Amino acid sequence: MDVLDMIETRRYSIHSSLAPEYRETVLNARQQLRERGAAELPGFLTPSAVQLFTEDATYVSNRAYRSEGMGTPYLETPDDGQWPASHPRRLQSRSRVSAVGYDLIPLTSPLRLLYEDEDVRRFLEAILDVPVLFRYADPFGALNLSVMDEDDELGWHFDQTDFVVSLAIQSAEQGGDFEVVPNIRSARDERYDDVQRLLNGDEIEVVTLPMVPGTLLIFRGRHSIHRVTPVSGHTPRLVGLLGFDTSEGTMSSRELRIDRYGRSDAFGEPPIEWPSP
Ligand SMILES: O=C(O)CCC(=O)C(=O)O
Ligand SMILES: [Fe+2]
Repeated sequence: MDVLDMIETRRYSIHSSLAPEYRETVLNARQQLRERGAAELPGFLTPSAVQLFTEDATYVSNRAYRSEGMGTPYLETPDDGQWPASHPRRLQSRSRVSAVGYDLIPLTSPLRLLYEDEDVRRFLEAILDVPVLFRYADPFGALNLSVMDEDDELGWHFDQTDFVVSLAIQSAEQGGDFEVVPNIRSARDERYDDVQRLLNGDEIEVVTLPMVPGTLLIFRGRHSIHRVTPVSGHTPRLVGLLGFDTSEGTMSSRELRIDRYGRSDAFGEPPIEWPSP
C-alpha cells in the first residue's frame, strides 16, 4: 500500500502543501500545541490502513523486548543527598513496557514506510514550525513499536526531547490511557508542589487523550508530565513512536539501549520480512 493511500488525504492533504486545507490543518495543530502541549489528528490513517498496521504490528510485536523498573518523573538517578525523601525528584513510579527498535522493523512494514515518507516529515515540520526536522539518527530509537500487555504501564514522567510523535494502532481492552497535565512546569519554574501533589494522588487537573486507533499525536512532553495507565485485558496496546529532532545526528547512550532494547549493537540492515512462524 502506498503511503498516500494509508492517510485520510481528504482530511489531511499532506501531499499538497499549497491547498487551503493543508494550511488550515497546520494552523489548527499549532494552536492545539500552544494551548495544551499536544496536537491530535484523529482519523489520520484510513480504516483499511489501521487494519493493515494492526496486522503488521501484531506480527512485529513478537520481537519486542520488555523492560521494567522504577523511575522518577525526571528520568535521572535521584540524588538522595540533595532532596528530602518526599521530594518529586526522589518519588519513583513503576514502568513496564516492551519495545521493538527501528533496526528490527521490516523494510516492508507500513509503519516504517510512513515514518520514512518525505511528505509526512514536511507536514510535521510545518506543524512544529521549525526550519528543518530531521529523523533521528539513532538506529534503535528513530522508530519504535511500543507494545503494552496486561499490567504494563508507563509511570509519570517528563520527556527529555522537545516532542514525540505517536501513532495509535491498537487500543487495549481497558486502561492504556495517555494522561497529561499540560504545562505543569515551564523552563523557568519547576512547580515541584504541583508535581508532588500529582504523584501523591491528589486531585489535579489531568487530561486524558483518547488514543483511538488511527490517531496521530504530536506531543511536547518536556513541560507536560504524562503517563500511560495500567493496561488490562488480552489485547495489547500498540503504538508507533516516530523520532524526529531539530538537530541532525542525535544518538542514544549505551545504557539506554541496554535498558530499553536489551542489546547495544544494532543490526546492520533490517530484515526484509520475518520468516513465517
Ligand atoms: O506510549 C505512549 O503513548 C507514550 C510514550 C511516552 O510517553 C514516551 O515514550 O515518552
Ligand atoms: Fe513520554
